[in-house]
Amino acid sequence: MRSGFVAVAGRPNVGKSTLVNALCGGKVAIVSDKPQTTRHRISGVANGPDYQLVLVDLPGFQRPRDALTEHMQRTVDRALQDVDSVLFVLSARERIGAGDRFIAKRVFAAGIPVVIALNKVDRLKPGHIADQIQNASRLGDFRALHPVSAKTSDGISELRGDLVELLSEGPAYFPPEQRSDMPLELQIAELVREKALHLTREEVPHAITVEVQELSETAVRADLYVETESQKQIVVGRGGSVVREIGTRSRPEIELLLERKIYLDLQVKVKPRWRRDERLLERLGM
Ligand SMILES: Nc1nc2c(ncn2[C@@H]2O[C@H](COP(=O)(O)OP(=O)(O)OP(=O)(O)O)[C@@H](O)[C@H]2O)c(=O)[nH]1
Ligand SMILES: [Mg+2]
Repeated sequence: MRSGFVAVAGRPNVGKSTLVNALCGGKVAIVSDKPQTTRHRISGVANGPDYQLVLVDLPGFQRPRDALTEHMQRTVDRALQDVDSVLFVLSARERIGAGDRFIAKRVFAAGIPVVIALNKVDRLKPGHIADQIQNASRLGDFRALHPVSAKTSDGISELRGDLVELLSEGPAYFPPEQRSDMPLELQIAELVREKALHLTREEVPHAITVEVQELSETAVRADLYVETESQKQIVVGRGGSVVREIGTRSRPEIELLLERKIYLDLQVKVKPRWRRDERLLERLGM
């Protein structure tokens, strides 16, 4: 049996969480087109006949601006210290430049093997992909580099194969049926937040956080916090239409997770400056 932990690092929005889901073969982490979707460290598990690969999905690297983003960056730094290797994710659709070099410096300084995934190669011209492979390969001394598409699963099994190669002998850390290390309440809160992210724009997505207040056999009650009254109006929507849609979209996924039907009650509340509320951040697992 071989096992180990792989930190998944890279700029916001390059597709780290989508890639973790693809490598694990199921939904572990939420995904959106808004940068800074991931706020927690989330471990996803990929099991094989003779291996267990634990992928540690991380927030994107960024310059901290408040207590929340500071927590996020500390999570990234700490994760790089207690994993066996790093999966450094780049987007083939963006210029590989100073932002990636800044991350590369920290990733390659960790003293552990680095595998590069050049993501989002779907629908790109071969010549452009080749150029981006050239640019990516200049970032540091990597063990392997894979052009992949987390969206279409192109190149995913080859990438998984190389990550498994790097594992050393060890036990399974999670039972085979467990795909994520997040408590159920947090997984549910994340699913609700994902739908809220999809349905809002501009500064609103970043101002939303979700806390599950009650999880019973038959019901889930959760609060959506925003920072201002006007954000609340947006998330509630005309006649409650937006929050209702958040509920409609998240309930089936919550039911799938819990393997039972539930009644879902979502309340939108104003909590000024929640991003600086250390106690709340701790309760939310950050
Ligand atoms: N075309 C294409 N889009 C992708 C691919 N992988 C991810 N995306 C999209 O890229 C966006 C960001 O994906 P995420 O997985 O949330 O990115 P992330 O790196 O985890 O982002 P943060 O958590 O904010 O750091 C989403 O809209 C995804 O659907 C891919 O292989 N191809
Ligand atoms: Mg993410």
